[in-house]
Amino acid sequence: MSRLREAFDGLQVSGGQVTDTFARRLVVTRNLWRRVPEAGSLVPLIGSLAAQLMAEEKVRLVDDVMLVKPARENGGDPTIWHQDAPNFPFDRRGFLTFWIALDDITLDQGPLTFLPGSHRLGPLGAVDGAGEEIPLESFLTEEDRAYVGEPVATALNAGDTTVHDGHLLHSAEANRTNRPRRAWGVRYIPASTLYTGAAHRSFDGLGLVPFEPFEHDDFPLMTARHDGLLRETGPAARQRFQPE
Ligand SMILES: O=C(O)CCC(=O)C(=O)O
Repeated sequence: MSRLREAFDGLQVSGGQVTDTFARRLVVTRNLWRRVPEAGSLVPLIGSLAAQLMAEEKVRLVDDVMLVKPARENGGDPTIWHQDAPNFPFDRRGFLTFWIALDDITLDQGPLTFLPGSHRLGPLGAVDGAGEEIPLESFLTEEDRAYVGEPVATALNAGDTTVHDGHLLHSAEANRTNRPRRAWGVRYIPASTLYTGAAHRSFDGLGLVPFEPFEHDDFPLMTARHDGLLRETGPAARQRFQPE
């Protein structure tokens, strides 16, 4: 974990990557696995866990992001309640995010807060991550409210990982400390998922074809066996795991 953290630290100062800022809430740096060897070597292992959790033979890596909630003096505002799936161009369910703490994350730094059971409610609407905060109640009918649990957040040690379904409602409280809160978010979809063509920063302009799979070197397939893809498709696939 310290090697990964140091590699990400180096990346932040060297620049050249795609970074977006969501209001004073989050600084998001995308597509790390091909630039950072420590990250590139981990994505097949995490992919094998994703495949096992999804009970899928093959999954596809579709997004990996460093998620920094700035220290209080630089914003550190809460991440608003949202589901991930409605904002992504995926035609079906099954999408998972591994959220890996890069440092120890205390409760006053704003780890993720989840609404248990909410993934079973299906899509509840897309939100603008840099937009106004939306009260949790406005996503839910009274019936839904009785069905889901109470919001839950946990402090994490560096390397601890939470996994959330694309339809699980989640948010994060403000970072009330003077230390940035840093996590690595790695996202996978079932291999059968098709691209819808809906606009999204991570997929626009890559030549993806609507109603086709995500065929692109940025989005490799992986199997439930850690080295399954490499054995299955040989040197060409092995090449795809070599970071730039
Ligand atoms: O890190 C955060 O505060 C939000 C991240 C998030 O919503 C996600 O990874 O799906």
